[in-house]
Amino acid sequence: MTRGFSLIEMMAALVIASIIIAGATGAVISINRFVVDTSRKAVVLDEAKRLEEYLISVAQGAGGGAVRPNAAVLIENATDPAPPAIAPATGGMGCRAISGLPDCDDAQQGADRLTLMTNLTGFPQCAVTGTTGVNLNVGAGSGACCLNDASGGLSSWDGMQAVIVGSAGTASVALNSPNASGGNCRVVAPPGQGSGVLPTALGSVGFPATLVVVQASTYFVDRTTSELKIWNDNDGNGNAAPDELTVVHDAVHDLQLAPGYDGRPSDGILDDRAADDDEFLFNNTTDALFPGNSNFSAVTVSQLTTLQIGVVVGTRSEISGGNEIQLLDRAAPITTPDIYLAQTTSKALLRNLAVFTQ
Ligand SMILES: [Ca+2]
Ligand SMILES: [Ca+2]
Ligand SMILES: [Ca+2]
Ligand SMILES: [Ca+2]
Repeated sequence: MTRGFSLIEMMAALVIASIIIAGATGAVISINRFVVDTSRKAVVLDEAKRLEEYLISVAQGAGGGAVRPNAAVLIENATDPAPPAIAPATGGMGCRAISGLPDCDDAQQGADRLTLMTNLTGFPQCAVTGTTGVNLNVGAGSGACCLNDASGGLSSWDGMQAVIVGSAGTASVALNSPNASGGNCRVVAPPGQGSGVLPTALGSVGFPATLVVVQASTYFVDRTTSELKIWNDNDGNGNAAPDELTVVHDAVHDLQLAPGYDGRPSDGILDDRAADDDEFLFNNTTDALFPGNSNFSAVTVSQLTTLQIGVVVGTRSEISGGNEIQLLDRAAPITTPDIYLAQTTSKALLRNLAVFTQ
């Protein structure tokens, strides 16, 4: 006769079975968490690369018209001393104090800022013959005053950003109160969105000069919200109002920039060894401050050919607990609890360079 299970045997079997099932379920859950975590890390690296490609493509379009890329790619390097310690128009400087933007200085947020200026269509390039007070004196275009030749008419100049290109240099201005009446052809030109990186003294450019209207966009990372944003100074007052800010991408934790100058030597090749004596600035923590100094004493601003752009994008990851990333010349690694950080860097060859001979 076959003997059945006793109650005790039955209960023991149930307990053992439940332990096995619980263990298996736990294993499945942790495998599942691992799979989710791994796929998040892959996705975030893809996102970082896509963001990188976007920034490279906009940087490649900087300049145009009479504006050289070296006056159209403006960098505020977080580890450099604040202005006016560094002379402007040198290809690198510290963070400007701009109302409405987070302090990018290394002691505060430490992410670099990039201002790109791109030639805007719809506006003619006007000759500038000189200044009268705060006014630029503009030459004749097809008619009595070049300002009348804009496709949007005279008033369309108001509030635009512009670069003045002269024989002695370049200046960043905003434009106000265009005037073509009474025999005058003038526009008021206060400091523009690139001021403090580019000079603002109108007399410094040398006349005759050329007035070029540009789209000016300042890219920056706000580390408190982990967002990459653009600032467009639409009213030309030098302050960043909330309605002048646009979010480009969230979960961005760092932006670092390293301009490359073909000047050590000028041979068509850019030496990149993440060292003080290579041809990139700000790609290592102890780099020279700007062209004309130290290792870069024989390098000129006009030898800028390339911009290296690095971004750090993050995603939630309890498993990693938060890794450390130190991009280019950032003074110390950054880390955020339970955020996995992915970094990528690429180099943009500045396209509008081909227009100019040095
Ligand atoms: Ca930097
Ligand atoms: Ca403003
Ligand atoms: Ca070289
Ligand atoms: Ca370097």
